[in-house]
Amino acid sequence: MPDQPLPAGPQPHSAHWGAFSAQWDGKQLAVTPHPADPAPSPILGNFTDTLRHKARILRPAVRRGWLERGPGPTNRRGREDFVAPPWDEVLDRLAAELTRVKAQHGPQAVYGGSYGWSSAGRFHHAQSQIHRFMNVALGGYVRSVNSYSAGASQVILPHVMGSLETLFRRNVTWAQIEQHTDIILCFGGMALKNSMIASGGVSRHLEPDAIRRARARGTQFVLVGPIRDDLPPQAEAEWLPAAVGTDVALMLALCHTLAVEGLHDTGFLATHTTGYAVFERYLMGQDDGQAKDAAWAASLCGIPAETITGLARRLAAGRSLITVAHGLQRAEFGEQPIWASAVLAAMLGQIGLPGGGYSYALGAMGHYGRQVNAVPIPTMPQGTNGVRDFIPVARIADMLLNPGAPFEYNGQHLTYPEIKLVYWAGGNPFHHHQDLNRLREAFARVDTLVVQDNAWTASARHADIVLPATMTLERDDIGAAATDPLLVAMRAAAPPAGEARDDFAIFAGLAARMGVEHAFTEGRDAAQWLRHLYRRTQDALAARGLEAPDFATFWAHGEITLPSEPDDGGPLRAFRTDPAAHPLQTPSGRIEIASEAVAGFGYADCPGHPAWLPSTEQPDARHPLRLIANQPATRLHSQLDFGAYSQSGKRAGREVVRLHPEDAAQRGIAEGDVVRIFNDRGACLAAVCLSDAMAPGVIHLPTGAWYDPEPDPGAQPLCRHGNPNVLTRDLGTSRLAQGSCGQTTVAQVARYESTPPPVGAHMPPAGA
Ligand SMILES: Nc1nc2c(c(=O)[nH]1)N[C@H]1C(S)=C(S)[C@@H](COP(=O)(O)OP(=O)(O)OC[C@H]3O[C@@H](n4cnc5c(=O)[nH]c(N)nc54)[C@H](O)[C@@H]3O)O[C@H]1N2
Ligand SMILES: Nc1nc2c(c(=O)[nH]1)N[C@H]1C(S)=C(S)[C@@H](COP(=O)(O)OP(=O)(O)OC[C@H]3O[C@@H](n4cnc5c(=O)[nH]c(N)nc54)[C@H](O)[C@@H]3O)O[C@H]1N2
Ligand SMILES: [Mo]
Repeated sequence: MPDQPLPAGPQPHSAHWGAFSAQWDGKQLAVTPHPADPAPSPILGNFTDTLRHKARILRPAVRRGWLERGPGPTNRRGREDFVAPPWDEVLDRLAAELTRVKAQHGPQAVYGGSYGWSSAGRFHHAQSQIHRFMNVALGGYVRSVNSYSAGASQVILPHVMGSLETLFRRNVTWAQIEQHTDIILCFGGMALKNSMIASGGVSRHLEPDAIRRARARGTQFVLVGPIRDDLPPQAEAEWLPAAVGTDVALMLALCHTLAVEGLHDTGFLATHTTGYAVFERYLMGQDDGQAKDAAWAASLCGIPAETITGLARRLAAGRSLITVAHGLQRAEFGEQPIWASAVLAAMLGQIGLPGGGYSYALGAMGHYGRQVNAVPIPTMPQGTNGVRDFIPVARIADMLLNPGAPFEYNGQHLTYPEIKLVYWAGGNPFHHHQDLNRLREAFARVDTLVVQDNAWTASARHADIVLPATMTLERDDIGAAATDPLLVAMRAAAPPAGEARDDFAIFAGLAARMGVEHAFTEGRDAAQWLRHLYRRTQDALAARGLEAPDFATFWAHGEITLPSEPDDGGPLRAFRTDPAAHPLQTPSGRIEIASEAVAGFGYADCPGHPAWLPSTEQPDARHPLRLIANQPATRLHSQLDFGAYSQSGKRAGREVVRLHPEDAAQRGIAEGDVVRIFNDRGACLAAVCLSDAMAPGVIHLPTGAWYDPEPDPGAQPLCRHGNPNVLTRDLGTSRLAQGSCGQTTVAQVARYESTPPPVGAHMPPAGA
């Protein structure tokens, strides 16, 4: 509860999708984008009606069965009503349960990975808060490594090129592209909906204009991917709709053409890379008898051989840049397109040149292609985790279903810990994980599931204990990202909804009950923490001899602008100039076209050089369609799915699936129909939009519609709302990275002949 009345007038604020100001009238929030943002995100529109929406969690809630029968495995989660005891009672019970689990099983029985994007403020950052709390109160927790975003690339790229930071934060910028790039080959595109978002905030959306200006100067954009609008109209892109999951064949054929036509940069390969000879043997088919030439690739990816050879020649003819969307590697064997595209760029020999070479995930978020800040931003210290066990983040259901089982990860033989308690704050596993019906089974195994969120997500509905957190607009914070110069005073614009409390206050309350309050708060309240965290940035500005406003000045002004590092190509440029003096962080210090380390792991699903490994799941007679389940245009993941802008993209409250007119006609499906999308793992409903922006045979259902199972006791309830994760495969990319494979799967679609059931996803559960 704020102790002072909220200030009148618009308040500066920030979200992962942009800086803005907000004015609350008690019912609605008026949102005005930051005046310096040339292309504000329409996702800001999700704030207007969400603060007091019925989907908000207004008071703590406990699942009736947990309250009456105590902790323990049960398949009643998500199927039972709640009771709403007072805060003190809920915190007492939760503190006692945390203490019990720690005493009986140790902190290695607590999963605190709590993956998720949470919100933009750096102090009320739920991930930092929960990890700090667990370190202080329990001595640690089982953590997760890597992300759903870049699960495969975070593991393969360090073997191949070293730090990921050098590749997508300190390399090619949009400014360089506007000036220098002749051709950009974009695998998976660079959809403007995606670069609207940057974790921590993005004050200037510069991609729409940068693409327009580059094109006006003559940059050619080539899109390889199943969806034409993955590049905006101003790119005037050439579209190569290669079959989903066949990019590696295409990349290999481009490499093959370069090699046989002598267009590869043998000098660069000799001085800056290792392992080319091993790779070339594979490329030429010296061991397996199959040259990876354009004719071979054409038969797999459907792009004519002459187009492939022609493209290879165009790439070699001018300043060329290869980009690869995260989406490609969120698939079985997702390491391969990342490695193969890096090798293609290495053969072209332009890595480290302005606007040339390789920029992994450029355009996938508003972090990339920008200059990084020259001073550190405020961040909340998390303390030290005393538990060694971890999982690659997307192995959550595997871990819960297979305690004690061995698994492989990046050359290590590991064992799944036995988890009794799971605590989530700032993430939504029933949004982000695959095969949600399996996830449901997995969460049935634990003793206690705690979810702390500001809305009744499917994860909250499956919890035993639900704690209402404030939204950012209901508290003061500092908005900042290392890739954005604007540090924003995120001033509270509205009082908390119902009895919602800040994450910090909730954890402080639990810490007090567990006897570690001071260790958690260090004696500071939220306002004092903001001053304390700001100090680091202020000191760094002062150390550079720059204007370093004190906190009060920053707060009153509402923002400050931080200095940026020069746009000098960063470590990759230095490496290009002098590889011996500025080696990459790989075993050889060079780009590893073949890797002895990876080969040494002996993984058939990720061999020692990039290779064509077709997915084990292919369309068949029962599931002839390829589903693309990508990032939604109208929201960030599942956040504020109940908000006005997200709702405006739905039909009768249901998520929209895009079908190619030919695929629809074959099934007697018309525009606006409700269809059932199904495969062996599950089924969901969605409303049809006909579109030729996808290749025939490809259907497009973005993520983020909240999982809304019909109330039936079966293992595969129909999701009424349109969440594609009831269909996707819960499988690691390979034994190397064990990343998520959520981007694509196979499915069938049929008209839904009965009256479609209403969507219930945004209604609070009974008893709450
Ligand atoms: N099929 C498929 N699945 C995917 C993907 C895909 O391409 N296809 N993409 C994946 C990717 S890249 C990602 S990053 C993940 C994203 O997965 P998540 O990051 O888990 O998704 P979000 O919806 O952002 O979840 C954030 C949650 O935090 C809550 N929250 C916001 N602010 C606060 C706060 O201050 N306190 C607390 N306690 N909670 C707060 C929000 O209400 C929301 O429920 O999804 C992945 N899932
Ligand atoms: N509006 C909005 N923006 C977001 C997010 C959001 O939720 N909403 N999430 C943010 C996050 S956390 C992340 S990680 C990034 C995600 O960035 P990405 O993962 O790159 O984004 P996606 O939209 O999931 O996928 C990009 C495209 O890859 C293409 N694709 C899929 N499979 C293949 C394939 O086999 N070959 C080729 N060539 N293309 C393929 C699809 O057409 C898809 O549209 O987006 C960020 N931006
Ligand atoms: Mo992500």
